[in-house]
Amino acid sequence: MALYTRVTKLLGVEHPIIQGGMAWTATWELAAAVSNAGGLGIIGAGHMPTDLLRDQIRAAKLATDKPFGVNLMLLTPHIDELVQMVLDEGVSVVTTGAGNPGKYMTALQDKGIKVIPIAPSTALARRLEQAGAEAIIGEGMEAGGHIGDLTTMVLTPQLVDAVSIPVIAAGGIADGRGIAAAFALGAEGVQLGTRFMCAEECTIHPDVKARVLKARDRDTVVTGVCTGHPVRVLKNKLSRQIQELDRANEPEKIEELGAGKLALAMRQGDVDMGSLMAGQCASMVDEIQPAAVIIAELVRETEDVLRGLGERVSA
Ligand code: TUI
Repeated sequence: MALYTRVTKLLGVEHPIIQGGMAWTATWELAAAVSNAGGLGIIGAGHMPTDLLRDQIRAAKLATDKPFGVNLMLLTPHIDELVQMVLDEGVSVVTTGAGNPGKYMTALQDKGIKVIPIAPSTALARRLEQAGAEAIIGEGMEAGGHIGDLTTMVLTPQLVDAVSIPVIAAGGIADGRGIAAAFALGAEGVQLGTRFMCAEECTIHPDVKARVLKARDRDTVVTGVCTGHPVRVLKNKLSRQIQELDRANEPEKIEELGAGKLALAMRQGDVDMGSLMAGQCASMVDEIQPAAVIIAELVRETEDVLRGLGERVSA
């Protein structure tokens, strides 16, 4: 079984399921596993040094002959160097987050790299379509990490109305019900991050996976609002300290306290003082599974929901 949309055609993949490019979390092992399973795996660059990202891309190329991508986090200070290296190495797709990738678009596309920016609003999506984006990922504030302020339910249909390129919905999607809902809203693909944190091939520290598995519905919180870069995380000691600084309106102290804390959580497993970036749907992730099983389950559930709708709702 497969789900066909404009996104599967654009990306050359079996299923329109993209794995979120989570920094310090989505390494080549996960990206290759997702791509081998018929989705689009993405390596999350975050603040990764250029040489390390180059090694990650080369390792993914050895592990899969399917398309995969890299997510570039545009706030990173050495972003120009990362873009140049990605141009030299070549990948199928670049997704971008935390900014406007306009100035890199032509150079990437001239190398045959498809650019799929993440946009939290219709205004940015329109500008990016005009600049030549091949598709847009609309990420709602249910997502983990750095977020906008609209929900997936509200953002997705408005993006679909605003642009004619395919819209990929992200934020709050963890199972086939969420995927079918995104299709109902007009999306032609989905991106899931948090669900893939608990893939067997995801190399984050097992203690972080355990926190995701244990999460309940209200266990995430948005921190760092006063910095202008709000970030959704699982509640812990660090999130409480940042919330206190938010209340005191101390953006510099938040930046200082937050530096290096994502790697501290994901790589070292410090679940108290590390930044446990995860989406609201962490509470819907209950099992560690191979990426191929996750993808197969998502596809089967989506098909079941799409078929079942006609039985539960009659028009
Ligand atoms: O980028 C993400 N999620 C992230 S990035 C990240 S690393 C980080 N850590 C601390 C502070 C900031 C970043 C962790 N999680 N998701 C995609 C995303 N993009 N969410 C929101 C945006 C976004 C925001 C503003 C995209 C474009 C944008 O444009 C502003 C402009 O320039 O018009």
